[in-house]
Amino acid sequence: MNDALPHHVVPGLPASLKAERDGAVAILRLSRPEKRNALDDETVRGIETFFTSLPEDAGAVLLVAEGEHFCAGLDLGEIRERGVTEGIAHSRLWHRAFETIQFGRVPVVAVLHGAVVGGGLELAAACHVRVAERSAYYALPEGSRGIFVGGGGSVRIPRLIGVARMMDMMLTGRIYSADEGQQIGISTYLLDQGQGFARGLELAKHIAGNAPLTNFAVVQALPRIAESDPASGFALEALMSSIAQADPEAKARLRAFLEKRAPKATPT
Ligand code: 1HE
Repeated sequence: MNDALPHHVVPGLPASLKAERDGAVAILRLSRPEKRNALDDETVRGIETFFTSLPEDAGAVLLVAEGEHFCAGLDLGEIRERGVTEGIAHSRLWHRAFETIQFGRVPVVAVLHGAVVGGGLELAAACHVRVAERSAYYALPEGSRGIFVGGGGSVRIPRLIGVARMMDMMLTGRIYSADEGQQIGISTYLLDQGQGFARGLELAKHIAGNAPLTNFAVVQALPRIAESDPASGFALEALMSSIAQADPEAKARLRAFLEKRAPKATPT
């Protein structure tokens, strides 16, 4: 049973976003299905508000969407009158908001279905684990709209699928199916229709049960280490692993394993 988050915990969310709670998992729901969850400025600001106002006891976030589609990307109705300076400010607004997802306090699981296009794919790419339902498909229609990605897509999407595939998507309008998205690494879980929420929630609960320092290391240190030169990476890894293992939580968990009180790493 999901309890609505008390309003004062995540104040100021627009009507296009809904916050709920299931135990240690905070759930953010894109709730503008009549516009296919297109992201207007108010919604992007609301995303930033949500991720910077998470309750202390939330250990993971589940990002889901109402209606037939995850997200149709940028609200195209808002861009007609924008000049260059405003365009830059707008892109920076998205960057700021999505940074609070990627480098926020807790890991974020996204459940994808239907259209995951343009800024919707940029949003999904800022999350840490992507669960797709079979209806999901991925496109970057910016090319055909005469614009370019502006929500961090050119930084994050090539790191998921490679520059060549992103070029192909943008230049030719190529659309990847859910199966293809799974093969090329957009999603790491692929589920039948209607099963994404339950699996996503299960994964988010598992994540929330990890040692907080482990989640910190994975979200904050791992991507930086992966982008470092190898020598810096090895040094950072040595530091991070020594800090993590010195934590009392790690010691308790290691003791639990040695005393046969912890689950083994075997397939279930
Ligand atoms: C929208 C938007 C939107 C739908 N901005 N209003 N994104 C795109 O180029 C994708 C544009 N959208 C679509 O291609 C289709 O809407 C979908 C494939 C996602 C869904 O199709 P469908 O048949 O279910 O819905 P629809 O009838 O097209 O749309 C329903 C309503 O949502 C309709 O409004 P209505 O007032 O006529 O009912 C649409 O106008 C509205 N709608 N998508 C505004 N995107 C930081 S840079 C990021 C750059 C980008 O993201 S570019 C890619 C933009």
